Amino acid sequence: MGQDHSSTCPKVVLLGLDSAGKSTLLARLLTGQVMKTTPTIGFNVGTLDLDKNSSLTVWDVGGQKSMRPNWTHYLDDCKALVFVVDSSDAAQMPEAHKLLKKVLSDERLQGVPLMVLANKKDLPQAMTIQAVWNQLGLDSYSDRLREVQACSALQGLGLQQAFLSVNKMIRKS
Ligand code: G3D
Repeated sequence: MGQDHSSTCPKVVLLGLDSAGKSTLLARLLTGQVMKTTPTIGFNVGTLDLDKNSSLTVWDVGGQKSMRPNWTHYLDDCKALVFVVDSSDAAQMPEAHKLLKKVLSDERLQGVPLMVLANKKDLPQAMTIQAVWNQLGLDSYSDRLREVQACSALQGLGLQQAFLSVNKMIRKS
């Protein structure tokens, strides 16, 4: 276990269905920096340094069905939600939509910015950003800043940009 940065870096919670690519993404972002890995409890926390002056504490709270009821324990003091979807799997979008709706209904996330990562953009069948936006019904969340960014955790594309945007949204809100 490393140093606890949670008091100084805004807390960002990473959520999404199983296989969306959260672990790959976190490993890619935080290479060599993952502070805690506790498979039995099912979450990883790491500090992501964006530049000299800004860092984020990123919590990956696991996506397995059995873990989902636990997500709610990690929402305290969350400054931004990063919701990861597998953009190559259109069939999963209704379930992702349902889950997102449920999570965003938590009062602790009221007004908290939302970044949707349309992951796996390297795959030919990847949905467009607009399609992901529509499938997740993002028009209905006009009470918060929200954005969709395409990325590939596998190739490391779009991640840094996405988290810089998350940081900007946190500062604006
Ligand atoms: P999770 O933590 O959200 O459950 P994982 O998801 O990070 O375990 O990823 C699930 C699978 O998707 C893994 O493949 C992983 O390699 C793959 N994956 C993650 N991100 C990308 C991406 O950007 N592009 C592509 N093409 N694949 C990705 P396996 O085969 O190990 O199950």
